Amino acid sequence: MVVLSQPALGLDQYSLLRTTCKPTASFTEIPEIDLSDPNAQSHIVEACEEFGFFKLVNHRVPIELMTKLEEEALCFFKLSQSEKDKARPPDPLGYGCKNIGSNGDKGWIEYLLLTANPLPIFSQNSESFLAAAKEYVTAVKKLSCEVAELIAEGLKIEPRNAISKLLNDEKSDCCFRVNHYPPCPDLQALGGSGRNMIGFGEHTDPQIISLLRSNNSTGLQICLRDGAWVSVPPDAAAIFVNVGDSLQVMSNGRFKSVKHKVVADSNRERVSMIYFGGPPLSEKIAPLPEVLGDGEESLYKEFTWWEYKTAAYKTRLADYRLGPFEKNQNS
Ligand code: GA4
Repeated sequence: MVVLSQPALGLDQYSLLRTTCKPTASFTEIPEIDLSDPNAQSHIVEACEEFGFFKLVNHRVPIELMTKLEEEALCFFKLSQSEKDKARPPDPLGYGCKNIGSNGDKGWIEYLLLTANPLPIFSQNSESFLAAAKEYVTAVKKLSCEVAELIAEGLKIEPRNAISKLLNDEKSDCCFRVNHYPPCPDLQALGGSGRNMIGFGEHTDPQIISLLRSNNSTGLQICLRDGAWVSVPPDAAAIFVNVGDSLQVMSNGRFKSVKHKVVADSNRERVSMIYFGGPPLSEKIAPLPEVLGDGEESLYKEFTWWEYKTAAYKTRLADYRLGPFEKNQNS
């Protein structure tokens, strides 16, 4: 078990982190896509329309790469607090603890948040972590492009690389995050309600797509169309894909970016690694012409990824960030 070198949060802060949510749906099957299925493209489109989320199996990212990075990440998170605090590259990214973003969101979490194109160099102690992260990011970036090509194919968009080229661009704005949710033993002291302690509060991802891999621990929940929250059963061999806000716009609302969150566990630590595929900053985010039916207009105002990202980073985690970019809004 990992023991944080400093107490992560005081009990008095728990009230900030409790989640109020609609009852969790009793049983919902998370769509599972087999990348080797010749019809994967249509299953992916269905899953993006219904859930904005799916589980990918047979994805060809070697499990050894994932477990190696998980081990390296745990070695990093076991360092003393002062060592970890040094892991701040010369920009707002790097090591973070409890604070998510810069607008007051808190969680039972510590993390490393890094630019992925390229990965930064931030501390001598982190060389082997960075080497593992580089290998993993290369593999998962390739996978994100494959998924984007299947989405384009399923939506009958031409050329097939219309979306993946944005993720593959030398200026693509991708980032990579490793989240560590330490076990939260104090939950027991709080009784049953403590089981809803927030690790990472509900939000959608602003980018095009996000690819998440976690160890075998529970905690991730997604919000269904009807507003019910469901737990995503963990699968350390799989990769989970989230539709982000930008893909919602590119599909003119046909896909919905999935609201998700992580709840803390009293016994087990959770480690997740997420690759966020974003386009170059100067890229216009707009519906792809092929998704617009006859006479159908864009639901969104014109904006670039830089404009959206800048606005998104000023919001709180749970805000609906696309609102001001919708055509029926005045702001
Ligand atoms: C959510 C997706 C990614 O983790 C992230 C997050 C970012 C951060 O942690 O700094 C944000 C969040 C995320 C959306 C709204 C803003 C920005 C925290 C926050 C309150 C790295 C991202 O790109 O957007």
